[in-house]
Order: sequence, then C-alpha cells, then structure tokens
Amino acid sequence: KILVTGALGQIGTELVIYLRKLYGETNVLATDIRSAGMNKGTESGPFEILDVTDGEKMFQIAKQNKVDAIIHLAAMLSAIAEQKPLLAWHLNMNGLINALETTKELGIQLFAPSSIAAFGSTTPKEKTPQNTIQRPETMYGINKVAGELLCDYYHAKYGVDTRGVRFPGIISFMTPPGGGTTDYAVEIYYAAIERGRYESVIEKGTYMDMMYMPDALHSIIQLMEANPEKLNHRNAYNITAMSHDPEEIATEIRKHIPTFVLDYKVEPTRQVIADSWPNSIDDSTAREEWGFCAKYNLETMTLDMLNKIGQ
Ligand code: VAH
Repeated sequence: KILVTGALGQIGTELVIYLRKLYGETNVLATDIRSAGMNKGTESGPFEILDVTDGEKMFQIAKQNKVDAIIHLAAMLSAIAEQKPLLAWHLNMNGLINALETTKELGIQLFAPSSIAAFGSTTPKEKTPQNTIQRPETMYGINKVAGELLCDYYHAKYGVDTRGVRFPGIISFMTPPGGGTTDYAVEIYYAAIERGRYESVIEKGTYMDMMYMPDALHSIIQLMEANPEKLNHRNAYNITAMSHDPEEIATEIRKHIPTFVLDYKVEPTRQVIADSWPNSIDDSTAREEWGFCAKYNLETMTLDMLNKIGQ
C-alpha cells in the first residue's frame, strides 16, 4: 500500500491515477492538505487530509493503513519559495523530516524527489554530472540539497530505503504546476490553444531540462522497484528527457499552429532562478544503475500536449 503526499499537485494528481492502475485502487492512499473535491483522479479511491508538517498525523495515517511506501510530493516550488522562504523551509524541511521519521519507525520505503534546482551558478552548466558542486542560491534549491543529504543520512544511519530523482521541469496537461520556474513550459501550450500567442516570463535562449509527465511517472515506479544492490547513489539521481529554450518550444508548436506568436515579458525573479540552473544535465548514472530512459522528446510531447489540451 502506497501513501502519496501532495496528491492534488501537478505530479501527485497523475501519479495517483497511474499507481491505482498499476497496484489497484485501494492500495493507493492519496493525501493532501486540502480536500480532494472533484479533483480529477482522486474522486475514486482512498483519500485523507494530511498536512505533512504534522508528523504525528502522518505517522498515524501510515501506521493505521499499513503503508509499505511513502511517495512524498508535498512541497512548495521554487518561484513561490522565493516569495515565502521561511514558509518554504517549514513545509519543505519539516514535511521531509516527518516522512523520514515515519518511514524509519515503520521500516518502509521512501521516495522523496529532488530537482535540477539542487544545482547553482557554480555548478557546471553543460551535461551537469551526477556528482558535482551543489551551491544553489534559492531557498527551494537549499531545501532540495538538504533533502538529498537527509535522505542519504537516514539510509546510512538507520537503513531506511530512501530513493529520489532530481526532476527537471515537468510538462503535463492534467493539473497546472504550482509556482515553479519551469511552469512557463506548461503555460505556453495552453496559451497556444486558447489564444494563439504567449508572453514568456523566461528569456529567449534560457535552456532548462524538461520531461513529459508519463516519463516522470514511470521513473518513480522504475526507481522504487529497482534492485537496491545496484543503487550506489539513491538521493538523488539526475534524470532528463530534453533541454530547450522558449524559442525551440514555440517552433515545435508552430508545426501544428503556424500562426502561433511568442512574445517575451521576462519576470526578473524567475529569470534569476532559471539562469542559476543547469542548461542540460547528464543522466548516465540513472541509466546505468536502474535503466532510466525517457521516451518522449519535444516533438512527441508537443503533439500529445496540443492534442490533449485541444480536447
Ligand atoms: C520548479 N517545477 O520549477 C519545479 C522543478 C526543476 C523545476 O523543481 O520549481
């Protein structure tokens, strides 16, 4: 039985649907800080209100439901975290330490994602290595590096089976992203369908790693089911599918909507964050240790995004 925190978020919404198809509806307990309401995907199957900063409640829910693994997605993303850094620290770090303590007490598995945000301006920007300098300049990035270190610490000191990936920007159509710096790459597709034009908050020539949601969902399961003996890195693996700037996404969209217009209205706070992240990361370690391999590229992702949003 799997407990998902942040189940109403961009990844959580689709992960719950995916997990319920794989493992059965009653084996996936969706939780979030607010009620599901008619949120897609969670209307059928177990749901509980959980504020991940309440460690006692998290432990009780996991224990009562005899959970075997926690997939911890509840967090505050990079752009909002820069507006509310203390709240970000409280949610991102206390939420994670509660998940670590619960999985330690119950002897169960933990998936806790990191991000390309865990790298900073002094990190090599091209083909960023698995092992390299990590001095992020954002509160979210600091949370992610601290999180990686905490997850490795709980594995080394208590034997907790902690695993994680450094997610790139994730593109999807079901639930809008919540305040990330890569959100522009989701918004551009909605804008292309709804208005035929988009004003990008991220500057031309700003490259960031991206991944289509189906590849992200598959990477979580693939890592959680991987042979632990092969995992030499655990927290957290570089994974990516593509690296593009706004112009390249627009060019691909124009193959389907020739009149699409891309303008720029750069938001300095988000641009500063995007500039501090890698241009492209090297995911050869994930490929070697647990067979990660993204299926979607810009062409196939764009085709699917436009079709699904169009519907
Ligand atoms: C964000 N979507 O922008 C998240 C992610 C790599 C980006 O961490 O904060």
